[in-house]
Amino acid sequence: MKKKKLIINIITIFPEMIKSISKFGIIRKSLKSKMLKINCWNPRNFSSKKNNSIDDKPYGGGPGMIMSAIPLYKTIKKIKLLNNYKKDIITIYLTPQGKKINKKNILRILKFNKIILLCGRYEGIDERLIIKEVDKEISIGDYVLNGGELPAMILIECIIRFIPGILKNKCIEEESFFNGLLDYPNYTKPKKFKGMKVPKVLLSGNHKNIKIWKLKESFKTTLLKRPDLLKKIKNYKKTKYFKKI
Ligand code: 4FV
Repeated sequence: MKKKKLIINIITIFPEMIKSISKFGIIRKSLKSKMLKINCWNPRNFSSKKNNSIDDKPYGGGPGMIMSAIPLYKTIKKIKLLNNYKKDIITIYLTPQGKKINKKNILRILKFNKIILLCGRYEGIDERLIIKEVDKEISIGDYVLNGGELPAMILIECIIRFIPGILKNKCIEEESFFNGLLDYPNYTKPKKFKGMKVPKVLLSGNHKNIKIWKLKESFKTTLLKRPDLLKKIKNYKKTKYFKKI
């Protein structure tokens, strides 16, 4: 099956920030494999103001500056023009007001071949650009950063981990949250560390028992650290691997 190529257009006034992170890890591997292409677009190149400025004071007063709508609008229009205005593109704005990143919205985003990630700076973006051009608002958490670039890179890492072929499928399936649970405890050499041994079952070579152990441990870890996640799993108490901890 032809591997799908994902094209991500990042609108940012700090393209160097994005380029530096793209030199490492899974993003670098995806770029090298040509399964991912990242284009950076600087809205300053679409500003008709002095010094290519892209922000202004907020109407009604208030702290800081707001990113103006026009340069961002022109940037998005250029990206869509180059995409022949096809509908296979989604525009995402990284903001604390967005839906939290999770598997469901990652899989929804992956239905598109092209993604525009809009990275805000300062106090945010003119509301009218959001209304006109943003399809989905995504947040990495309930805190305020100075810019959307790091959230954009986090979202990219999350998305590309779900692209078939990027990771060995086992990795993604056994990861925290893939099945709605947290990951089980992981061990590697040596067999004994500071008096603590590796659980015997993991050394047994009995894949059925190992699989049962992993699922039970995932339930145990989730119950202890994130019981809220269990509520989302229908009838989890009835699953054969769940035992009251
Ligand atoms: C953020 C978050 C975030 C807010 C103002 C960029 C900043 C500035 N993005 N999840 N939390 N964004 O703090 O996604 O424009």
